[in-house]
This record gives sequence, structure tokens and C-alpha cells, in this order.
Amino acid sequence: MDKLTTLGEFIVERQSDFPFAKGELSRLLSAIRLAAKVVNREVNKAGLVDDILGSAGQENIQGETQQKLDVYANVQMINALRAQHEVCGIGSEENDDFIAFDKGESMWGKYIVMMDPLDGSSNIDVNVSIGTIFSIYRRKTKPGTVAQLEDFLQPGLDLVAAGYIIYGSSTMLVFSTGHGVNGFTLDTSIGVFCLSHPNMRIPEDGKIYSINEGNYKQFPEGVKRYIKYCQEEDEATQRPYTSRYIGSLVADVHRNMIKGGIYIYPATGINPNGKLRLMYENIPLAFIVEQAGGVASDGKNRILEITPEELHQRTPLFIGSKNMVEQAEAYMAEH
Ligand code: AHM
Ligand code: MG
Repeated sequence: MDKLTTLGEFIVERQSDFPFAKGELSRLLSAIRLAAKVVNREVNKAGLVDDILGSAGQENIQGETQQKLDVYANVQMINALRAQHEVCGIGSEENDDFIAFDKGESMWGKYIVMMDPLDGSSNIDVNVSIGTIFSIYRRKTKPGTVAQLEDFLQPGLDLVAAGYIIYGSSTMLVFSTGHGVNGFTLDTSIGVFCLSHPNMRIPEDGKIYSINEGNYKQFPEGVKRYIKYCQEEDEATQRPYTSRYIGSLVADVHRNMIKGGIYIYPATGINPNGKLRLMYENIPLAFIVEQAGGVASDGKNRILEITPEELHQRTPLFIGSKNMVEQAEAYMAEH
């Protein structure tokens, strides 16, 4: 058997690749992977346990009903990160405002974490893959003080690391610190994430397009034309392409990372800035996809270059294989 590399070993071996002081990233990631394992355990028994399944009856700031597991994942992530003292503040899709630790060692934490603790939560009840998305920034204010809004509203170009966890047919943690992308699969028999997808690269071309076509009538003209392009027959480019839409962003992007493809959540009549959140969803996934050789934009501007103006800001998202995203952008520019 080839040598098995655990996530912990990987971080130690690749320390020089990481823009973190010794030990910081491993403590941060160990908080995240611990929370991931706990969430994974709950996700896996979601169908069995009545009081976990279903809605907690609260609405989050986006006006969506929170599922109980969202709340659970949010609390697990926050508690695990707070316990490590590397992080002075957390922004979460599930919290109206950011959390800034105002006492103890955590005020000295040098990092900020932004996260969507459980993305694709409408899929929980139906046993379809869901995910966690996170990103890590260096704080801008002085350690020892309480983190401020400016620490959270940083553009993707200032990211130091980002990743996602997919709770699928197996559970994987995929992350990047700006030196490529690596994927680790949870071996549940020993409870350890092991390197399974070293140096992930997204194919430059693909044959899969993922978009909620139910909203077709509300799409911008450029997106309508691109969808028609995907559906046309053409031997040279192997069209028509295949349509795949899970409705779990992490799962759709993860599949496209491996097989090649494009995911689009455009502006719609109802959501003029699209549905997805810049800070919690679009920036971290854009960082990972770019690190794997792909492209991510809002249809026009590179996602990583957008300076966020508010925590829960939304932008359209065009993400995936380089040639596919560039083609979709060309349709957007033309129409
Ligand atoms: P959520 O963060 O509330 O779960 O919403 C994000 C999800 C994405 O995972 C998915 O791609 C998208 O919403 C699906 O939205 P729609 O049902 O409008 O197609
Ligand atoms: Mg969510």
C-alpha cells in the first residue's frame, strides 16, 4: 500500500508552503476538521433523528428558514474556532452580524474566519450532499483589540486560505493556502482525513453546465444565449453539454472541479444580484477554483477582485472550467 498521508501530517510536511506562522494553520484547521467530523456525524444520522431533522423555525437574515442542522453546524464551528484562540472574529451566513471575541486570548487571535456552516441545507431532508465553506483572512486591526467590520470586509485577493467540506457519499475536505488545492477524504473507520486528491486541477474544458433552469425567463439575455449554446448540437465541441444541478453549491462545484464544467447563479428578476453570498460562498470557492486552474466571475468582474461593502452581500457567480466560464462571459459582454 502507498504511504497514507493524514491531513495533520500534510500540514507539517508542507509548512513552508503556508503563509502562517508555525502551528497556527494546523490549530485553525484542526478546529475546522473537528467541527467537520461532528457535523458529519449529525448529517449522517439526520434521517434517523426527528429533532435534528426539519426546520428550527427561525429565519436567517436572508429570509430563509434555517434548518436545525444549520444552527447545529454553526454552533459547532464557532465553538471549535473559539477554543483554539487563533481567530479573533467569525462571520457566518447564519448570523446577522459578525462575532468579535471581546475577552480572553481570542482577542489576540490574528485571523478572521468567514463561513457558510451548512450550505445547500434544503437538501438535508432528502439525503443529498451538503457542504461547509470557509475562508481565512489576516485581521487588519491590532491583535488584543476587538475586531471591527473592516477586518471582515476584505476582498478575496487578501485571503490566506479557503476550503470546503462536502458531506457526500464520502466526506471530503478540500482546501488551498494559495499553493494549489488538495483534497482529503474522511476515513470514518479511524476518524481521520487522508490525502486522496493531491494537487487537484480543474479541466480547462468541460461538458457539464449547472444552473437552475427553472428561472430561465428571469435570466439576463447573455445567460439565455449561453444556455442555448450549451444545448446546440455540434460534434467538434461535443455539444449538447450535459445539464447537472444538485442545488448544493459545494457539490455542484466539487463535481465540476473533477469532471470539468461550469456552475452559474446569475442575476434573476427576483434576485438582481443573484442568490449567493460574496463573502461566505463566492469568494472562498473562487479562490479554490482559481488555485485549481479555473475561473470565477460575476459574469464580468473577477470575484476575487470585488471589494465587499457589506457582510451579507450577494453577487452573481460564474465558476468552473476556464474555457467554459470565458465563453459564458463573452455571451454576457455581447448581450
Ligand atoms: P443556502 O446557503 O441557503 O443553502 O443557499 C445556497 C444554495 C446553494 O447551495 C445552491 O447552489 C443554491 O442555493 C440553490 O438555489 P436555487 O434553489 O435557487 O437554485
Ligand atoms: Mg447556507
